[in-house]
Amino acid sequence: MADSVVITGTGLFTPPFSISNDELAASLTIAVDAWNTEHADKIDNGEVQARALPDAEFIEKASGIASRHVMEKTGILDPERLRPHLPLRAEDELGLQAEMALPAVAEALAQAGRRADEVDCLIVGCSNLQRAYPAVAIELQHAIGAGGWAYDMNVACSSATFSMQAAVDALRNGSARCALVVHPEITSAHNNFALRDHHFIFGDACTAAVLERADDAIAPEQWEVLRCRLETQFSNSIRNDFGFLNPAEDGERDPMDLLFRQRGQQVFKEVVPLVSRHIAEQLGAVGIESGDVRRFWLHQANLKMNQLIAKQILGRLPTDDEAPVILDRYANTSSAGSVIAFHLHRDDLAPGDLGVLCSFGAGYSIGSLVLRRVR
Ligand code: CO8
Repeated sequence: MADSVVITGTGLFTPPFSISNDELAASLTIAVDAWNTEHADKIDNGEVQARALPDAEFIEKASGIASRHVMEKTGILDPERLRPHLPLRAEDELGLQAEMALPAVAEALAQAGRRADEVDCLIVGCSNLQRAYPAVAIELQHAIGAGGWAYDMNVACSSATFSMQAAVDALRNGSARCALVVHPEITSAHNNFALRDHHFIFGDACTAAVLERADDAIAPEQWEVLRCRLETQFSNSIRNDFGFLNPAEDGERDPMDLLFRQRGQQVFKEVVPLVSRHIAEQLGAVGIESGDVRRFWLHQANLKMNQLIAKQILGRLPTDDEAPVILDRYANTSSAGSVIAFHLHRDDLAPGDLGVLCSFGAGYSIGSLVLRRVR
């Protein structure tokens, strides 16, 4: 079919360093004790609240996260720093996000059986971009020798599915023949490691995927996009006020507002029904019964959240086989999470098998693709 689009390859870069919950809780405990000692007078007279101590057991129980990969570990675990060391690079050096994308892109292109110069559409979609311009996507396009055009986009954790929808549209309308979407997430640079409510949530990773028209595809393994749908609904419950207006803003701002923050309970309660309805509608639109879906590759933010979403769709809790978990060792890698699940957990599916790749996050934003393995 002329307008049929397939995913022909995916790739994953996993940063070399890993931090366990115990390591994270130990360093934050020292930092919190020091902060409370330093602010003892203000705490005593009620001007500020004492900071609460973290607990490694709570983290795994509340979120399902046991450890996370990061681009740099020593700075995060230094109680006096609590942020990664990322040395400044010169203009003529490859940027960090383009650099971490290279292995993921190479793997995705190899699976697709494509050379980089055959790519004519490259979209970088992620939660945080390291500069305003030039686009990381254009830098990456140049670095790998791709043709066509490239741009960056940010829809937080849903950036992967939103960029895939853009790729599908470009392939269907003829403005591209070989699309590459890339999701370089260095969440550790925008995470708040000083507060126990946030320090454990995120991890770093990069994923990539190649999409082509089915008529053009040559890959030995192909996944047809049966339907792709995006949805947004405004919410302040996940927010980060970092932006180009900051230096010009008058008025007092809490420096912590320039990092990730969320009302986790509220996000949980509001997003679960939105996502389960979204997926149910997607399946209904293509006439697929939920029981016929072999696998759900869900955004990886919270284990209980994913279990509840799948339960509302299936009418029972999913097995690990139906809704695989990668957040235990990757944590929330924002847009990369659902693609990591797809990348690591699809080999055992057979031609004809169906799956749903779904992301959700800040905005709120929800995106999903119903996929069928065709080869
Ligand atoms: N150690 C010990 N205690 C803790 C800790 C900790 N590390 N963290 C929190 N607590 C405490 C709280 O302070 C609270 O104490 P108290 O009752 O005294 O106030 C108590 O534990 C209970 O806290 P919560 O109610 O917050 O606990 P929950 O059971 O709700 O679990 C979670 C917290 C795990 C955060 C959970 O709410 C959750 O996962 N919610 C869903 C969040 C979600 O899906 N977010 C998606 C956002 S990601 C996204 O869209 C990407 C955005 C852009 C990324 C940018 C990159 C940085």
